[in-house]
Amino acid sequence: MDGLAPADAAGNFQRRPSQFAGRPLEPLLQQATATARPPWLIIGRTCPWAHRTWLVHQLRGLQQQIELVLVDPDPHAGRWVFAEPRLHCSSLQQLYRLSGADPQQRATVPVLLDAGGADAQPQILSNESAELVQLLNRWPADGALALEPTADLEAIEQWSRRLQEPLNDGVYRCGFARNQEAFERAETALFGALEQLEQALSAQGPWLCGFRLTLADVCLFPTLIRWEQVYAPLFGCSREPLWRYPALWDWRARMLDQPGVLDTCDPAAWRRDYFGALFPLQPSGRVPGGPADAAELKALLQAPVPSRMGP
Ligand SMILES: N[C@@H](CCC(=O)N[C@@H](CS)C(=O)NCC(=O)O)C(=O)O
Repeated sequence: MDGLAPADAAGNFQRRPSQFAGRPLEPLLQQATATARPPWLIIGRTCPWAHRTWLVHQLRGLQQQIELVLVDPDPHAGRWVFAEPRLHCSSLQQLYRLSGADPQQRATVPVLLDAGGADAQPQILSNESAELVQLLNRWPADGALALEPTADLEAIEQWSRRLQEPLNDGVYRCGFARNQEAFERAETALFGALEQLEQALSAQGPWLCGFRLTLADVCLFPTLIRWEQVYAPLFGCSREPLWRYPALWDWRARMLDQPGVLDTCDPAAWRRDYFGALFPLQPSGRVPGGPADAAELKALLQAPVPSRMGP
Protein backbone atom coordinates (compact mmCIF):
# COMPACT_ATOMS: atom_id res chain seq x y z
CA MET A 1 0.00 0.00 0.00
CA ASP A 2 2.90 2.41 0.72
CA GLY A 3 4.01 2.60 -2.91
CA LEU A 4 0.48 3.11 -4.19
CA ALA A 5 -0.85 5.40 -1.49
CA PRO A 6 1.53 6.85 1.10
CA ALA A 7 0.00 8.01 4.40
CA ASP A 8 0.99 10.27 7.32
CA ALA A 9 1.28 9.08 10.92
CA ALA A 10 -2.47 9.57 11.50
CA GLY A 11 -3.39 7.40 8.50
CA ASN A 12 -4.40 10.21 6.12
CA PHE A 13 -3.54 9.63 2.47
CA GLN A 14 -0.74 11.96 1.34
CA ARG A 15 -0.27 12.66 -2.33
CA ARG A 16 3.35 12.90 -3.44
CA PRO A 17 4.46 16.21 -4.98
CA SER A 18 5.04 16.17 -8.74
CA GLN A 19 8.67 15.93 -9.77
CA PHE A 20 8.54 18.24 -12.79
CA ALA A 21 6.58 21.22 -11.51
CA GLY A 22 6.98 24.75 -10.30
CA ARG A 23 8.65 26.42 -13.30
CA PRO A 24 7.22 29.85 -14.18
CA LEU A 25 4.46 29.38 -16.75
CA GLU A 26 5.49 31.87 -19.45
CA PRO A 27 9.06 30.56 -20.08
CA LEU A 28 7.67 27.03 -19.93
CA LEU A 29 5.06 27.94 -22.55
CA GLN A 30 7.72 29.50 -24.78
CA GLN A 31 9.85 26.38 -24.57
CA ALA A 32 6.89 24.05 -25.15
CA THR A 33 5.64 25.92 -28.22
CA ALA A 34 9.13 26.02 -29.77
CA THR A 35 9.87 22.28 -29.88
CA ALA A 36 11.17 20.65 -33.09
CA ARG A 37 7.97 18.60 -33.44
CA PRO A 38 4.63 18.81 -31.61
CA PRO A 39 5.09 17.88 -27.96
CA TRP A 40 3.27 14.87 -26.55
CA LEU A 41 0.57 15.09 -23.93
CA ILE A 42 0.69 11.62 -22.37
CA ILE A 43 -2.47 10.58 -20.55
CA GLY A 44 -4.25 7.51 -19.20
CA ARG A 45 -8.05 7.36 -19.72
CA THR A 46 -8.63 6.44 -16.13
CA CYS A 47 -6.64 9.12 -14.35
CA PRO A 48 -8.69 12.16 -13.26
CA TRP A 49 -5.60 14.40 -13.25
CA ALA A 50 -4.87 13.44 -16.85
CA HIS A 51 -8.56 13.83 -17.67
CA ARG A 52 -8.52 17.57 -16.85
CA THR A 53 -5.63 18.16 -19.28
CA TRP A 54 -7.38 16.08 -21.95
CA LEU A 55 -10.50 18.23 -21.51
CA VAL A 56 -8.56 21.45 -22.15
CA HIS A 57 -6.90 19.81 -25.17
CA GLN A 58 -10.37 18.88 -26.52
CA LEU A 59 -12.25 22.06 -25.61
CA ARG A 60 -9.56 24.25 -27.20
CA GLY A 61 -9.02 22.01 -30.25
CA LEU A 62 -5.27 21.57 -29.78
CA GLN A 63 -5.03 18.28 -31.70
CA GLN A 64 -2.71 19.71 -34.38
CA GLN A 65 -0.40 21.49 -31.97
CA ILE A 66 -0.02 18.82 -29.30
CA GLU A 67 -0.06 15.08 -29.93
CA LEU A 68 -2.23 13.15 -27.50
CA VAL A 69 -0.58 9.88 -26.48
CA LEU A 70 -2.53 7.27 -24.52
CA VAL A 71 -1.04 4.84 -22.03
CA ASP A 72 -2.83 1.94 -20.32
CA PRO A 73 -2.24 0.52 -16.87
CA ASP A 74 -0.50 -2.82 -16.62
CA PRO A 75 -2.11 -4.13 -13.42
CA HIS A 76 0.51 -6.87 -12.95
CA ALA A 77 3.54 -4.60 -13.20
CA GLY A 78 1.78 -1.58 -11.62
CA ARG A 79 2.86 0.88 -14.30
CA TRP A 80 1.68 2.66 -17.43
CA VAL A 81 2.46 1.05 -20.79
CA PHE A 82 2.26 2.17 -24.44
CA ALA A 83 0.20 0.20 -26.96
CA GLU A 84 3.19 0.51 -29.36
CA PRO A 85 6.72 1.37 -28.16
CA ARG A 86 7.52 5.08 -28.27
CA LEU A 87 11.17 6.12 -28.67
CA HIS A 88 11.90 2.41 -28.06
CA CYS A 89 10.17 2.54 -24.68
CA SER A 90 7.34 0.15 -23.88
CA SER A 91 6.51 1.71 -20.51
CA LEU A 92 6.14 5.28 -19.30
CA GLN A 93 8.72 4.49 -16.65
CA GLN A 94 11.31 3.78 -19.37
CA LEU A 95 10.43 7.03 -21.11
CA TYR A 96 10.82 8.93 -17.83
CA ARG A 97 14.29 7.37 -17.34
CA LEU A 98 15.24 8.16 -20.94
CA SER A 99 14.28 11.77 -20.26
CA GLY A 100 16.60 11.88 -17.26
CA ALA A 101 14.01 11.53 -14.47
CA ASP A 102 15.13 10.42 -11.01
CA PRO A 103 14.74 6.60 -11.05
CA GLN A 104 13.35 6.71 -7.48
CA GLN A 105 10.37 8.80 -8.59
CA ARG A 106 7.13 7.34 -9.94
CA ALA A 107 6.26 7.79 -13.61
CA THR A 108 2.87 9.52 -13.51
CA VAL A 109 0.37 10.90 -16.02
CA PRO A 110 -0.36 13.49 -17.21
CA VAL A 111 2.97 14.51 -18.63
CA LEU A 112 3.89 16.99 -21.36
CA LEU A 113 7.00 15.83 -23.16
CA ASP A 114 9.30 17.38 -25.71
CA ALA A 115 10.04 14.23 -27.72
CA GLY A 116 13.25 15.82 -29.05
CA GLY A 117 14.66 16.07 -32.56
CA ALA A 118 16.64 13.38 -34.45
CA ASP A 119 19.33 12.70 -31.82
CA ALA A 120 18.13 14.88 -28.98
CA GLN A 121 17.14 13.45 -25.63
CA PRO A 122 13.41 13.76 -24.81
CA GLN A 123 12.59 16.21 -22.07
CA ILE A 124 9.76 16.31 -19.58
CA LEU A 125 8.27 19.81 -19.57
CA SER A 126 5.77 19.29 -16.74
CA ASN A 127 3.97 16.45 -14.99
CA GLU A 128 1.68 18.50 -12.78
CA SER A 129 -1.92 18.73 -13.98
CA ALA A 130 -2.75 22.00 -12.18
CA GLU A 131 0.10 23.63 -14.10
CA LEU A 132 -0.65 21.83 -17.37
CA VAL A 133 -4.26 23.00 -17.59
CA GLN A 134 -3.02 26.60 -17.34
CA LEU A 135 -0.30 25.99 -19.89
CA LEU A 136 -2.71 24.36 -22.37
CA ASN A 137 -5.17 27.16 -21.83
CA ARG A 138 -2.51 29.70 -22.86
CA TRP A 139 -1.38 27.68 -25.87
CA PRO A 140 -1.77 29.92 -28.96
CA ALA A 141 -4.78 28.69 -30.99
CA ASP A 142 -6.89 30.95 -33.21
CA GLY A 143 -10.44 31.39 -31.98
CA ALA A 144 -10.05 28.78 -29.22
CA LEU A 145 -12.03 29.03 -25.99
CA ALA A 146 -10.31 31.00 -23.19
CA LEU A 147 -10.87 29.03 -20.02
CA GLU A 148 -9.19 31.49 -17.67
CA PRO A 149 -10.69 34.90 -18.49
CA THR A 150 -9.10 37.74 -16.52
CA ALA A 151 -12.41 38.68 -14.90
CA ASP A 152 -12.72 35.17 -13.42
CA LEU A 153 -9.10 34.63 -12.35
CA GLU A 154 -9.73 35.22 -8.68
CA ALA A 155 -12.85 33.02 -8.62
CA ILE A 156 -11.00 30.20 -10.41
CA GLU A 157 -8.17 30.40 -7.89
CA GLN A 158 -10.67 30.32 -5.02
CA TRP A 159 -12.43 27.26 -6.39
CA SER A 160 -9.12 25.53 -6.86
CA ARG A 161 -8.25 26.16 -3.18
CA ARG A 162 -11.70 25.06 -1.99
CA LEU A 163 -11.93 21.91 -4.12
CA GLN A 164 -8.46 20.47 -4.64
CA GLU A 165 -7.82 18.96 -1.23
CA PRO A 166 -11.30 18.10 0.09
CA LEU A 167 -12.86 17.00 -3.18
CA ASN A 168 -10.53 16.16 -6.07
CA ASP A 169 -7.93 14.69 -3.77
CA GLY A 170 -10.64 14.03 -1.19
CA VAL A 171 -12.06 10.98 -2.95
CA TYR A 172 -8.56 9.46 -2.76
CA ARG A 173 -8.28 10.50 0.90
CA CYS A 174 -11.45 8.47 1.50
CA GLY A 175 -10.39 5.51 -0.60
CA PHE A 176 -6.86 5.27 0.78
CA ALA A 177 -7.54 6.28 4.41
CA ARG A 178 -5.72 3.80 6.65
CA ASN A 179 -8.23 3.85 9.53
CA GLN A 180 -11.81 4.86 10.36
CA GLU A 181 -10.87 8.28 11.81
CA ALA A 182 -8.88 9.21 8.71
CA PHE A 183 -11.77 8.06 6.53
CA GLU A 184 -14.31 10.11 8.48
CA ARG A 185 -12.15 13.23 8.33
CA ALA A 186 -11.87 12.90 4.56
CA GLU A 187 -15.52 12.00 4.08
CA THR A 188 -16.78 14.95 6.16
CA ALA A 189 -14.62 17.37 4.17
CA LEU A 190 -15.72 15.76 0.91
CA PHE A 191 -19.45 16.10 1.51
CA GLY A 192 -18.91 19.61 2.94
CA ALA A 193 -17.32 20.58 -0.39
CA LEU A 194 -20.27 19.10 -2.32
CA GLU A 195 -22.65 21.14 -0.18
CA GLN A 196 -20.69 24.35 -0.91
CA LEU A 197 -20.77 23.59 -4.61
CA GLU A 198 -24.49 22.94 -4.54
CA GLN A 199 -25.16 26.24 -2.81
CA ALA A 200 -22.94 28.22 -5.18
CA LEU A 201 -24.41 26.66 -8.31
CA SER A 202 -28.00 27.08 -7.20
CA ALA A 203 -27.32 30.74 -6.29
CA GLN A 204 -25.60 31.71 -9.56
CA GLY A 205 -24.62 29.15 -12.25
CA PRO A 206 -24.79 27.83 -14.84
CA TRP A 207 -21.00 27.44 -14.35
CA LEU A 208 -18.90 27.63 -11.20
CA CYS A 209 -17.74 31.18 -11.95
CA GLY A 210 -21.08 32.33 -13.35
CA PHE A 211 -21.81 32.66 -17.06
CA ARG A 212 -18.62 31.24 -18.51
CA LEU A 213 -17.19 27.75 -18.54
CA THR A 214 -13.72 28.02 -16.95
CA LEU A 215 -10.84 25.92 -15.66
CA ALA A 216 -12.74 25.63 -12.36
CA ASP A 217 -15.40 23.53 -14.12
CA VAL A 218 -12.79 21.57 -16.05
CA CYS A 219 -10.96 20.59 -12.85
CA LEU A 220 -14.14 19.48 -11.07
CA PHE A 221 -15.59 17.34 -13.86
CA PRO A 222 -13.19 14.35 -13.80
CA THR A 223 -13.99 13.74 -10.14
CA LEU A 224 -17.77 14.04 -10.41
CA ILE A 225 -18.10 12.02 -13.61
CA ARG A 226 -16.38 9.01 -11.97
CA TRP A 227 -18.63 9.18 -8.89
CA GLU A 228 -21.16 6.38 -9.40
CA GLN A 229 -18.75 4.23 -11.41
CA VAL A 230 -15.81 4.25 -9.03
CA TYR A 231 -15.65 6.64 -6.09
CA ALA A 232 -18.97 5.72 -4.44
CA PRO A 233 -18.63 1.93 -4.77
CA LEU A 234 -14.84 1.52 -4.41
CA PHE A 235 -13.65 4.48 -2.32
CA GLY A 236 -16.71 4.57 -0.03
CA CYS A 237 -17.92 8.04 -1.10
CA SER A 238 -21.51 6.89 -0.73
CA ARG A 239 -22.99 8.84 2.18
CA GLU A 240 -25.32 10.70 -0.22
CA PRO A 241 -26.04 9.91 -3.86
CA LEU A 242 -25.20 12.75 -6.24
CA TRP A 243 -28.82 13.18 -7.33
CA ARG A 244 -29.41 14.67 -3.87
CA TYR A 245 -27.49 17.72 -5.19
CA PRO A 246 -29.76 18.85 -8.05
CA ALA A 247 -27.75 21.91 -9.16
CA LEU A 248 -24.60 19.82 -9.26
CA TRP A 249 -26.43 17.06 -11.08
CA ASP A 250 -27.56 19.53 -13.76
CA TRP A 251 -24.09 21.07 -13.96
CA ARG A 252 -22.61 17.65 -14.71
CA ALA A 253 -25.22 16.95 -17.40
CA ARG A 254 -24.39 20.37 -18.93
CA MET A 255 -20.68 19.55 -18.98
CA LEU A 256 -21.44 16.31 -20.84
CA ASP A 257 -23.08 18.39 -23.57
CA GLN A 258 -19.98 20.50 -24.26
CA PRO A 259 -18.32 19.65 -27.61
CA GLY A 260 -15.65 16.98 -27.24
CA VAL A 261 -16.31 16.19 -23.58
CA LEU A 262 -18.10 12.89 -24.16
CA ASP A 263 -15.07 11.62 -26.14
CA THR A 264 -12.99 11.86 -22.98
CA CYS A 265 -15.31 9.56 -20.98
CA ASP A 266 -14.86 5.80 -20.92
CA PRO A 267 -16.84 4.36 -17.99
CA ALA A 268 -15.94 0.74 -18.81
CA ALA A 269 -12.21 1.59 -18.73
CA TRP A 270 -12.64 3.48 -15.42
CA ARG A 271 -14.32 0.49 -13.77
CA ARG A 272 -11.87 -2.00 -15.25
CA ASP A 273 -8.78 -0.01 -14.28
CA TYR A 274 -9.79 1.09 -10.79
CA PHE A 275 -11.41 -2.17 -9.70
CA GLY A 276 -8.95 -4.35 -11.58
CA ALA A 277 -5.70 -2.57 -10.76
CA LEU A 278 -6.06 -1.21 -7.20
CA PHE A 279 -5.23 -4.55 -5.67
CA PRO A 280 -5.14 -3.50 -1.96
CA LEU A 281 -8.72 -2.15 -2.20
CA GLN A 282 -10.14 -4.99 -4.29
CA PRO A 283 -7.95 -8.09 -3.95
CA SER A 284 -10.30 -10.22 -6.06
CA GLY A 285 -9.96 -7.88 -9.04
CA ARG A 286 -13.70 -8.27 -9.72
CA VAL A 287 -15.12 -5.54 -11.94
CA PRO A 288 -18.79 -4.53 -11.54
CA GLY A 289 -21.10 -3.82 -14.48
CA GLY A 290 -22.36 -0.43 -15.62
CA PRO A 291 -22.69 1.75 -18.71
CA ALA A 292 -20.66 0.24 -21.53
CA ASP A 293 -19.63 3.52 -23.14
CA ALA A 294 -19.91 7.29 -22.96
CA ALA A 295 -23.30 7.38 -24.71
CA GLU A 296 -24.81 4.99 -22.16
CA LEU A 297 -23.25 6.97 -19.34
CA LYS A 298 -24.76 10.18 -20.67
CA ALA A 299 -28.21 8.60 -21.02
CA LEU A 300 -27.99 7.42 -17.43
CA LEU A 301 -26.84 10.76 -16.04
CA GLN A 302 -29.27 12.86 -18.02
CA ALA A 303 -32.31 10.81 -16.99
CA PRO A 304 -34.84 12.51 -14.65
CA VAL A 305 -33.70 12.23 -11.03
CA PRO A 306 -35.97 10.69 -8.37
CA SER A 307 -35.99 13.83 -6.17
CA ARG A 308 -37.76 15.76 -8.94
CA MET A 309 -40.25 13.13 -10.00
CA GLY A 310 -43.86 13.68 -8.97
CA PRO A 311 -45.66 11.47 -6.41
N1 LIG B 1 0.26 15.62 -9.19
C1 LIG B 1 -0.07 14.85 -10.27
C2 LIG B 1 -0.71 13.53 -9.84
C3 LIG B 1 -0.82 12.60 -11.00
C4 LIG B 1 -1.08 11.16 -10.55
O1 LIG B 1 -1.16 10.85 -9.36
N2 LIG B 1 -1.26 10.28 -11.53
C5 LIG B 1 -1.46 8.87 -11.25
C6 LIG B 1 -2.67 8.33 -11.98
S1 LIG B 1 -4.19 8.96 -11.39
C7 LIG B 1 -0.27 8.06 -11.77
O2 LIG B 1 0.13 8.22 -12.89
N3 LIG B 1 0.25 7.15 -10.95
C8 LIG B 1 1.27 6.22 -11.35
C9 LIG B 1 2.19 5.86 -10.23
O3 LIG B 1 2.06 6.42 -9.13
O4 LIG B 1 3.07 5.01 -10.47
C10 LIG B 1 -0.99 15.68 -11.13
O5 LIG B 1 -2.01 16.22 -10.67
O6 LIG B 1 -0.65 15.83 -12.30
